[in-house]
Amino acid sequence: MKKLLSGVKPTGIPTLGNYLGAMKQFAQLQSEMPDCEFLFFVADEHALTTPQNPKELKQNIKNVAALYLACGLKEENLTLFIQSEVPSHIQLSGIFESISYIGELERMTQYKEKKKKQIDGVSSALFTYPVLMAADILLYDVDYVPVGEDQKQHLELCKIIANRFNNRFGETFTIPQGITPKIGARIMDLQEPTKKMDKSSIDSKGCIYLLEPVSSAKKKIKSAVTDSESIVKYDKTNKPGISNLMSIYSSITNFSYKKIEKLYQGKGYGDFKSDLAELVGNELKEIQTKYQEIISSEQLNIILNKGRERANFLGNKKIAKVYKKVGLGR
Ligand code: ATP
Ligand code: LTN
Repeated sequence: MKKLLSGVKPTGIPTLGNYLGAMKQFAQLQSEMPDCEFLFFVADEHALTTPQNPKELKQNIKNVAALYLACGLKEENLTLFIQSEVPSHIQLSGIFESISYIGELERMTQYKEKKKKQIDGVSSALFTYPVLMAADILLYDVDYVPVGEDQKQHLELCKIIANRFNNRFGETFTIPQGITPKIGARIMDLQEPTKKMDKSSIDSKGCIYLLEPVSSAKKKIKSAVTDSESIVKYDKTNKPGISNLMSIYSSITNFSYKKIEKLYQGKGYGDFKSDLAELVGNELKEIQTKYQEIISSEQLNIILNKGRERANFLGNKKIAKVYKKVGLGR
């Protein structure tokens, strides 16, 4: 049986960007690939690479787990778990640190970006983050990794680490394949459309959170930055604001940019924004209704316990093999 894996960090409430670039797609893939095992996890150890408030972190972990299900994942063929409940992620990452190089980690764009925002110093965990991510993936010999565009570079490094290990110690890890959605892979901030919509950024006006009131999300769409031309046309370089809104529209409706342009020909941004606000509002309403059912039920714990058991079973087996290959232990 083929395997697919992805993770979401509990660094805040997931955003519309996380949803359109990742979580919505997870549910779609699950219905398209009935013969595949789906491993999804809450990347709480990754969250610790930047400072977190312990109480909020705990709440965010639960929220992300519930939101995976609220965004449409089904229990069948699903292994949903919390990273820190499976110690073999850290164990494998420890081994990978010995075969990854400082130079290659220094080149990572996400590291360079996040580093700038750390006022109290940059943690070494932020630096080695992609090594832990490689461990998350390679531990389970997965075939596919669906992620947004921002994670492509990390995935490439993961493949390099896998090949390096295989060459040095003999065939051990499956080389994974990335899956990036064509539309929605990079949703930008509504106020600063050249910047990624980020759940851990401080200014929330440009960011729609999956659990925020629908009315406030609609307001954010209506006050999104555009340009003075008032022509609904996709042009990422010259019209980043409206292009970003069109990519949100397109990922929700599956309409092409051409079709959207035609639909709004002769109409201004007002009509377009109103319709988009409705679309986003309806999507949020559905997610929030499901979330309320899940968060207050015992079902979430049952699913997470089952996930923990399965992930530990697979992870421990792989770690034993890896330790043997590199010569650790007695
Ligand atoms: P942080 O803000 O803490 O860095 P993040 O939201 O960028 O968090 P994750 O929560 O780990 O990071 O992201 C989960 C998934 O969502 C990843 O597959 C990532 O590629 C995708 N993703 C994140 N932001 C966006 C975005 N703005 N547009 C599309 N996809 C996104
Ligand atoms: N680095 C990713 C989250 C993440 C992940 C993973 C995604 C951690 N481990 C393994 C896919 C597979 C991020 O910042 N979005």
